[in-house]
Amino acid sequence: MADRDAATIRNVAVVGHRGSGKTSLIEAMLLAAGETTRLGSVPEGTTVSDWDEDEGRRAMSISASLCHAAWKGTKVNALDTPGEPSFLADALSALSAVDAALVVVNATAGVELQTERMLSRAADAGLARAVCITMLDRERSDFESALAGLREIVPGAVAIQIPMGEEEGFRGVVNLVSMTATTYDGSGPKGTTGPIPDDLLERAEAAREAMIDVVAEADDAFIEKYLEGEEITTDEIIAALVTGVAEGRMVPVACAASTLGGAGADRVLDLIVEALPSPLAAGAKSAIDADGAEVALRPDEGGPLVALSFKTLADQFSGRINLLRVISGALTPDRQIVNSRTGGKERVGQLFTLQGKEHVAVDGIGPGDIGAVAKLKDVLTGDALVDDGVGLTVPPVEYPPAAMSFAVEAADQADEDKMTSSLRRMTEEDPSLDFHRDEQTGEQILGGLSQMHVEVIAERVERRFGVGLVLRPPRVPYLETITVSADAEGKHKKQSGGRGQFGDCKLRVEPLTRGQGFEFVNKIVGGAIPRSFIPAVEKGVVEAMLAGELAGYPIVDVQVTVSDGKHHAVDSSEMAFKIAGSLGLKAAIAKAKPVLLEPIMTVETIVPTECVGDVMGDLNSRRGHPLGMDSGPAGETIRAEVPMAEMLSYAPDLRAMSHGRGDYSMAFLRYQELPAHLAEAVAAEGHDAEEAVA
Ligand SMILES: Nc1nc2c(ncn2[C@@H]2O[C@H](COP(=O)(O)OP(=O)(O)O)[C@@H](O)[C@H]2O)c(=O)[nH]1
Ligand SMILES: [Mg+2]
Repeated sequence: MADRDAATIRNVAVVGHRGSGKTSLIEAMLLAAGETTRLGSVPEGTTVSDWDEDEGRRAMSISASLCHAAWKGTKVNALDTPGEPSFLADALSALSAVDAALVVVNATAGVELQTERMLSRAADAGLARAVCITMLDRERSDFESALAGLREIVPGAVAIQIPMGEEEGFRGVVNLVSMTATTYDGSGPKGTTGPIPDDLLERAEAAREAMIDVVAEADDAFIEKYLEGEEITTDEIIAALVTGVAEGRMVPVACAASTLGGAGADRVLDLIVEALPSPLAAGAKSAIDADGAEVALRPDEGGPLVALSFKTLADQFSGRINLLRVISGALTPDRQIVNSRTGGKERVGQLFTLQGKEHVAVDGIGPGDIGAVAKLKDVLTGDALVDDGVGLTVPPVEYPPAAMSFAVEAADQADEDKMTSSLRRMTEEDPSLDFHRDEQTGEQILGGLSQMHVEVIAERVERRFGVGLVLRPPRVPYLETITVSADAEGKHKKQSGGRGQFGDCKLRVEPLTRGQGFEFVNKIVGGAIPRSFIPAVEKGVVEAMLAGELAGYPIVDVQVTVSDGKHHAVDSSEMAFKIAGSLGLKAAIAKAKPVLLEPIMTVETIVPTECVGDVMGDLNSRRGHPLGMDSGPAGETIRAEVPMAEMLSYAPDLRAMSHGRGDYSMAFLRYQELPAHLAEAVAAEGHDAEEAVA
């Protein structure tokens, strides 16, 4: 029942660095298309797409949100995404649901870290890309330099517009394809299109030449004509651009000043409709069949129903809401579908689309379109909804794993269960969150991509579910290991009336290489310990390895060999040998010069060139080892290995050192011996924590 042809849909994820102007640009497009009647503002918390209370308060997008606009007979589905790296998961989910990425670049800062990352993520996902350079009305904005930075990393970037006037003198854009000028009076998004003013003509002609150069370079058929000096028609330029963009070779660049009444937004909508591919033009999306083979799916109404759930919202009123991209077939309301991950049947009720937080009922979601459904029972981000009998799943998106963990407790102990269920729901919403119970310490652990990430989640839980949370500084997950081999005996003997207990084993512990974990070797010959009791010895060993004597952390990278022992025909039992195994291991480890291991992270910090010295010095003082440095248009990238324990409060320090312009990412690398002078303090702390848990 698709009410529209897939050719008249554009699905666009608006991505880029934090603060580049994505949310404001969408706001301006909605106004330009008549979807709204006034231009909301990010600082005032009144935009359509930053609708959540905390987004308004922090003046920043935290979750992906869906908006839509009708423009020139086409439905534009725009997904606003967070640029802040802490909320990267939602930007990646959005990319999995669209056919094109609109990368927003701030004209005062130029290419930034997240600009580069998103451009390459979108290319990896095979998406068409376009760029909008915004904030052209701002002081120190520089279109040319932003464009040059862009071209350094994407040679196919081509300006199809240039700004008219600069900074406070900005008054509109010149369209280099049609060679017309659209001016705005600053009061609204409606521009007046006319001839290019004389004083700009020369610059516009040069810019058009430059555009044709790039287009020609990327298109063989074009280049001959061009070299022979033949006149190239506007239609030919458009055709070459459209193909080049769909194939990812070309990236058209437009301009805007979104907060200046929405200036330029109408031409950005034109660009989306005219140059970015529809789901039909973008070609097939892949699905995976029951045998793991890839299947190409086109947005055909007659095809099997496959809808990707690319975002899950935990709404306190409507329950769970899933945002869906219909890849093939059409989704109709009031019907049954199957979740291909679980095989579970689900009842689809009402279908709707979203304008930010506002639900707009629809009577179906056709092939290629994006919409939403509420109250499905067990559908998570990344699941595919299919017709019964269609065993197709969609390729999973790779999300960054949690890099920073906190111990979390309910502020009111009575809320402990509610906390657990609320945090489970939050992990459904955000795939880069990790919530689990640490077996070692008994603590509930909440992990995210950064401190801010975890704090925002804690706030959301409090606001939506009424559960106050207490976050405690993350405990660094130290481990213990041994440095030399040693032998010991574990003997458990008890005689107290009746039947006694007797078990005796000789154990040898030897260091393994880092990361090998644990190996258990049985070298008993001649039945010194009956075969049936060997598993009990191993069980005792494994239990004792859970908490080392040094500081109570798990013991790893040890080979344990049971070489000899004694048993008693009546008094030996599994329990007795288990205890003997534990005692033997503890005794052997104590003799094997145990040490603490600490997690080492790889850290990538990107900062403006002038801050490199400070940042390097700071990493050194955190016991870091530099690995190398690269320069790019977004600044210098410094790579280093740094102990996790030294990175627990890096974010605010980096912010201060780089005047808010630095950024970093971190991933676990390996475990390494903790220097002796630090071990004592860690050991004392570890034992304190053990007592607290006990
Ligand atoms: N002067 C000016 N300010 C803008 C423009 N676009 C966005 N801003 C402001 O820049 C800040 C960041 O914009 P926002 O849309 O939240 O960026 P996002 O993080 O990419 O979504 C906000 O304070 C906006 O009001 C623009 O075109 N001109
Ligand atoms: Mg935003």
